[in-house]
Amino acid sequence: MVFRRRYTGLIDQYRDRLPVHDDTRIISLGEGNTPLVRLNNIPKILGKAIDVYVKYEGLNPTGSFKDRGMTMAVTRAVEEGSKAIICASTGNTSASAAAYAARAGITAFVLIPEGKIALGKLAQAMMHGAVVLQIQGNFDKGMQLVKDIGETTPVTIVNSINPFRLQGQKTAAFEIIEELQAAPDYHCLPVGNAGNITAHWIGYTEYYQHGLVNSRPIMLGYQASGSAPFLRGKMVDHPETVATAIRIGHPQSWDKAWNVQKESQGWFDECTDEEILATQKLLAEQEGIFCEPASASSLAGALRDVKQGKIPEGSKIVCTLTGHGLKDPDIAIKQSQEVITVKAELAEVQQAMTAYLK
Ligand code: AN7
Repeated sequence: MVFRRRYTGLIDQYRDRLPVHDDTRIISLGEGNTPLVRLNNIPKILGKAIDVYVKYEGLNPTGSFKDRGMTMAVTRAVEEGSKAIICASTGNTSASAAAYAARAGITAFVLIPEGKIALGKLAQAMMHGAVVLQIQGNFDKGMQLVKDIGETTPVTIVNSINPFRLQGQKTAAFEIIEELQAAPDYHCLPVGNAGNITAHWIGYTEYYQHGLVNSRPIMLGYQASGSAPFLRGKMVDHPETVATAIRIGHPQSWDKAWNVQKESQGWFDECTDEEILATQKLLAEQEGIFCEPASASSLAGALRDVKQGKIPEGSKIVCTLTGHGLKDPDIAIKQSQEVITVKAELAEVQQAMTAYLK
């Protein structure tokens, strides 16, 4: 019998690189250690010699990368004696905060934009017992309210302005380097508040400066066209996109992300809602990987940049798939072929199948 050490989450895994003490009580749900899947079919369809991997962050405990940051933020909040956490969210942060607060036995307050969060995320926040406050305004308004509340009320803010969030999230870069035994040439991410692209750069830089790798990737950030402040060069007051996770017009890590772009010699670009949805479908149909719309923008942008030659052939590319497709079942069903209704009879079922038998 061969035994493998039980995986107990990313703080245990990277304890010496994270801000925890020996006696810190770790609040974990076993986050991190997500699959890095090499795409087989899409590069062939594209006809380009590229090596593309997707980091499937949708396989974290609550279905998004937010868990990496939340384990750190909630662990530290509890250590510091906090009894409640608060966040504004387009959905995934609220789902993650709700789950980790439940695990820790503290209260989570979540502010979400009314009618603009995916159904799965709302279900999660409600199910884990968070106090869900729907606001008649967008994420950016919610974020401002949370900052104001944080100044007067004994609650810990767990949005990515909490520096422990980025510390937790940097571990995704560690995992990628360890698995590839090098840094990729390009790392592509969807950008909303720009916390995650910043966190990845911290992680890549840490391994680089400690001499574990001899290069860092060029960082590419993709936004939805209707919510693309990094492309417009200024904040966007009325962001819109089908990818509700990144429906953000006032990114909190604005300066940090510009810094990442400059230091890594990368770039930002935008994807239309049509491109985002088409890529989400392509990935689901061609590779068997189901991500939410916002996540598909990383691959949508990467594939376009490969086609246009901005990313040269022969490159090793990692695209982060930030959230699971099941988060947003409405969008998935809307863009798929209708189900076929048949009588519960053998002949009818066989008849319906014939057109599809290869
Ligand atoms: C699936 O949950 O901001 O650039 O409140 O859920 O680090 O903000 C979500 C962001 C990408 C953007 N993909 O990451 C929230 C929230 C998914 C996301 C992003 C989000 P950042």
